[in-house]
Amino acid sequence: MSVLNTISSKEAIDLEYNFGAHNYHPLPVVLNKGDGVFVWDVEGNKYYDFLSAYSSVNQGHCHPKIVNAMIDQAKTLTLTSRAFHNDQLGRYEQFITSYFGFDKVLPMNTGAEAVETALKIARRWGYEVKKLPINKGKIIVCENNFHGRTTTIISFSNDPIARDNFGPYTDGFIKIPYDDINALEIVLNKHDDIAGFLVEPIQGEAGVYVPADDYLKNAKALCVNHNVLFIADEVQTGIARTGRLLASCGNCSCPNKDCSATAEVKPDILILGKALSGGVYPVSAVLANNSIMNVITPGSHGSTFGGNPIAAAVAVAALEVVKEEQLTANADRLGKLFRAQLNNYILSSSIVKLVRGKGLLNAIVINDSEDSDTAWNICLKLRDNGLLAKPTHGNIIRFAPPLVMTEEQLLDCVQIIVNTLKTFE
Ligand code: IF1
Repeated sequence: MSVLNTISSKEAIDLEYNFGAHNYHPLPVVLNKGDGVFVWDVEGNKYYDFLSAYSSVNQGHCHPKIVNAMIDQAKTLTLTSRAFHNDQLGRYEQFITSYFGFDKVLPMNTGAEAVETALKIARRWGYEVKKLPINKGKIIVCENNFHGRTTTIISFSNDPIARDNFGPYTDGFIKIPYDDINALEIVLNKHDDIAGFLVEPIQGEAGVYVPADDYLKNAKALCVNHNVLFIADEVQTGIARTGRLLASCGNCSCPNKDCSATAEVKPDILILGKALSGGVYPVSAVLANNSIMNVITPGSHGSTFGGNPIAAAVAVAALEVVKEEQLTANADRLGKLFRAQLNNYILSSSIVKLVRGKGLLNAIVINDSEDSDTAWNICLKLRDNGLLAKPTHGNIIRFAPPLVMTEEQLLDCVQIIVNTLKTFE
């Protein structure tokens, strides 16, 4: 038996503390196994996973179809770099573009890289197609955004913890309040040097903030009127999480939950990551039509691992699982049930102010100050009761289980959550 199988929670936590950079403050639980909606710690305790690696494991932990795709491909060919072609990439590119209704895809690895890629594409499009003055183009972003942690991306963050003392920062971003269509219109009317508008369809890190029903539709229409690219960061919200294939589709009148090709809200540039691999491997992607993507030319962008054969094989399997197991419909149905059950509890609760979200991306707001440790303590207690969740922004707890959950399991989880909350009333 290997050392890893015999390590205690305390030993594992101490090792991380002593030898790893302190860039995280994890909940004290050490996991060594996952299957579907469950994870196990090194002492053998079983938990419902209500974070899903920040919405990466939508298809459930260690989904056999996805894991087998990875193993089969890993035994055959892992990496060629893009100096040569490989037999998996083109097949994947055809599959994902038709799946989401775009002409072209640019494959990358992490979410932040995909956001960077989208920003580069939008800027180039601004100069080469829209004919903005060279290197003067602007991108509109939203307050309280979370798009990743590269130097450029944190340049337009307003979270001091993510941003402080990492300057000098990248120029060229205009920040407006989220979910404020007038603010967007004012900026678009005032500036004629805008290349794109970058937006999260639901702000995850900000506390699962769901905008007004018509916000994205109206924002897209404004962008069309001003010849500005509408760039949707669906790294967290995409791939069935919110009860639609993409969260932006939820703001469209199309009844098809698995459609993403409708004109009303279809992004000009779509950014995906996380669940694009079902959480087994870093896979991200930027999708756009030819008139936009063709600004990218040989040598202008790339990555050693982007589009590698394992990533390609894994992503095809992960996207197939979403349709085969009807995860969109399941997330929609269970999400409604979850919010209804919690709203029922909240009627008589003094510790929970509200529940909000879409599909299985939800959060509760705790009735305590932003800097209190109540949400953290609730998460410790939830852990003790067999369910793992993590606070976001002080007094908010995000609930995002794998989308393969059954109704019976969800109701079991509601019981755990409600019983735990009761001890804090
Ligand atoms: C961490 C949050 C989630 C994202 C959106 C791009 C990225 C992310 C909308 C970058 C990443 C993560 C990263 C993770 C915490 C996490 C997160 F709490 F910070 F907001 F999911 F809710 N766009 N989100 O949400 O993707 O480069 O990480 O692959 O620890 O930083 P990445």
